[in-house]
Amino acid sequence: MKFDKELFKGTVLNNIKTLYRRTLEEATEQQIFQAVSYAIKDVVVDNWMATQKEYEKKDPKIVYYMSMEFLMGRALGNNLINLRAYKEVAEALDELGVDLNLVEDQEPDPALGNGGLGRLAACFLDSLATLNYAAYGCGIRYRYGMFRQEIRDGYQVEVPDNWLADGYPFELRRPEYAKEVKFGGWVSSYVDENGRTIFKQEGYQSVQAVPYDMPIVGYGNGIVNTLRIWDAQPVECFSLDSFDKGDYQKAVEQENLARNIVEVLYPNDNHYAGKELRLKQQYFFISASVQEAVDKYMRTHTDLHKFHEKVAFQLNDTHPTVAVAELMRVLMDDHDLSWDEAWEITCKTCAYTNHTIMSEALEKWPIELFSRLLPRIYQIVEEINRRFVLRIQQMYPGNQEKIRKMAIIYDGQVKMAHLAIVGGHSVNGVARLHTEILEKQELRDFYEMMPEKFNNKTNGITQRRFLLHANPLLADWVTDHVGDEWITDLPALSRLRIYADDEKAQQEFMNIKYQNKVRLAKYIREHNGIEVDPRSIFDVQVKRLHEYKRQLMNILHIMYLYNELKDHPDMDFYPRTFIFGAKAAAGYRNAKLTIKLINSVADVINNDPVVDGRIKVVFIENYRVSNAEWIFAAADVSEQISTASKEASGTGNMKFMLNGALTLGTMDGANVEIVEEVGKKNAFIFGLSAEQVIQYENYGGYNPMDIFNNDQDIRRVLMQLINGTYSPQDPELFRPLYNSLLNTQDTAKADTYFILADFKSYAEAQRRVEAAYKDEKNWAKSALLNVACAGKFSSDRTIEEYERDIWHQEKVILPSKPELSK
Ligand code: B1N
Repeated sequence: MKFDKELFKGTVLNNIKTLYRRTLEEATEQQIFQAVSYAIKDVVVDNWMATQKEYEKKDPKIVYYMSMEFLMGRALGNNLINLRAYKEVAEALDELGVDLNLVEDQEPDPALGNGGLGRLAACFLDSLATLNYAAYGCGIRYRYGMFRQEIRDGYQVEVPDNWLADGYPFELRRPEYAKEVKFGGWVSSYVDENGRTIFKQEGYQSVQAVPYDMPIVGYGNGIVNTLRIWDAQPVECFSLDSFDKGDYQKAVEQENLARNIVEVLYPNDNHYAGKELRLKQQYFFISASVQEAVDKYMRTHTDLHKFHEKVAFQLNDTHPTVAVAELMRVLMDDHDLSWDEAWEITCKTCAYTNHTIMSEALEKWPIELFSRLLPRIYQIVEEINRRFVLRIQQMYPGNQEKIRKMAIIYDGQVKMAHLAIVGGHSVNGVARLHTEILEKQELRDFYEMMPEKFNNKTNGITQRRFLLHANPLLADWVTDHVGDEWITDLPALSRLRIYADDEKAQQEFMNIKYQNKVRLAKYIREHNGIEVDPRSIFDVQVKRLHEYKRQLMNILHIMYLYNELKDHPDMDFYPRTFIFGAKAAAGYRNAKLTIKLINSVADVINNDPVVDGRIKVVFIENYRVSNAEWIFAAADVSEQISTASKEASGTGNMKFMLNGALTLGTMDGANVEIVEEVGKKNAFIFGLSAEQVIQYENYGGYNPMDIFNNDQDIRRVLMQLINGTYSPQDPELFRPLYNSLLNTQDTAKADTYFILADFKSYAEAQRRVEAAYKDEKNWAKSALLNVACAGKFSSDRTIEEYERDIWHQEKVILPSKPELSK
């Protein structure tokens, strides 16, 4: 069906009328956004119904991607892209005198995630729909997503993100699928007439889980899948006749439980805080999702023994791992299966993805809390643990050490990773190096016992959002040169290789980069009031702020460069714009102080006449999916400088590469595979290897004091942290950062992220960057080759690997041509 421009324009105008009783001229920008979105939703819903009808007919296996986080980013532009209607709609709106970019900018950025883990979930949903697989994302409809970051006096201030304030046009409330979720109380048991033990949770509090569905539009194939996020409501308003004291108290408590549970996303990335409310959130959305998956299956099937043939649960890290026990509970308590029957089905249904080896991210719930909140689930976990410990004893008789290290419940704690490994059939890491470290180090005992479960799935990103939508100039240029297959087959980008040495292509390519830098420079002027030169090298580090990601090393290096410029004002120096963007967890002191340091350094350097604009430092406020798209498109250098072994994969690294930035990085996470694809010549690699870092960690022998004492450049920079160079009113301000590098009390706690160890190697790599950039043609060639070699890093490839090794779904092709597609 062809796009009917006049019909579309009419729908928009009519929506403005019926929604707001206004004309286009009277409508606010937000109202126009709503009206346009409802016009698009109208089309999407037709495809959505057609897709779900076909799923009912074909009865394919369904994947449930269970995740506490979905960092979706804005939907309007993405839906238009995937409907293949972006340009037509832009044109139609233009005829109405409306700028689509401004309309898009009215949408709140749904930020129901922290960083890479949540954005990965969003990319996976895009790929699943585009590749014709039946899938649900299952998550939580947080009232407040990731906080909005404001920078005041150089400090991060967190402002609540009320993303639902104006109503979100792309969600649909589905009260007919509501589920009850029970917390607390106790478990009573009795033996029924058939001799079976029946377990009943009593004296509990419950909440009503009400799903909201969001459409996930596949690219050009008419498929529309569903992101189902759960809201919490009080079970029922208490009735007036039961107004005695006990009931009233209970009703108020239940109402508070419902109100609190979905209130806010925990803003921690790669960190476990052990909060009771967080466990409530986990069980809340998992219980609702598991119940609905089983109910849905039972609507059209009779034999639960074949559940795993039609259903797969993918657990996005350990956060959804109570799903293992919840599925056991539903199968046994609600559907009368025996333990052994339920266990076989559960293991065949569940699979676990590990996203980090950072020890502070490991979820270990105190038994007291876990059993109080989830008494029946705890019983089941105890039994899973009892049986697993028996298996350990059989395999390693008399080996207490193995039990201590591998048991699910030990030392007063429930270890969620162990439960996820034991209760599923697959364990995967998210990049080759990361999976190797899991197998050889972190999960070595489990790998030895069950090697067949372990596999790697290197992460990927969706090129639809991160090239086609983010960088329309480059997208068009690529299509002009090699056709548009890359949109659904990213390896087709390799056809660009023949242009790597073509001077005209190089010039066009770098001209597009320049225009994207102008676009970002304008954003920076408007948001930061800083003038940056689009001819300078745009050197970018955008990601969550974390010590292991080493933003501190980046800014220390800038301080070092500044010292060099001060000492040798006439030195040869290619102008550089250092761009940072990062949110710090609200309670993470050193992370927040690093933000202050970056802004303080920026203040000094940006205003020093000696520097004369040759270095600019910019901290982009409130880094999020929407401004990320502009930033990737404008980057020359991609800073991927984590301590080797710490960044499980990284996905920003892939987004930069796809947009023609060169990686400056350590041999960590997916950087290893990026360099493998593009070649060492087209990247800047430095620093300790993962093996060396792990060696130091296991056997000691690293003392940053040795470096501090022997290297005057480093010493000078570190002293500037504590002598007021960047904080004249309070010279002690940055002392905690200094101490994190040089803890003199306990050398084992000094510089645990090897910043001083890698500093010289980093500075040397930065010199290579400068030299390389001066060679314009070679730089253009390398940048172009980065795009040409990015094919592997599509989430389409990742999803097909999950399909091949874990999910084994069949594709569903729709019979008729989808709405709006050509
Ligand atoms: O997951 C991404 C990876 O690309 C990153 O390397 C990795 O750091 C990230 C607890 C996490 N790992 N663990 C988390 C997030 C929230 C939370 O509460 C842990 N995030 C990652 C995708 O694989």
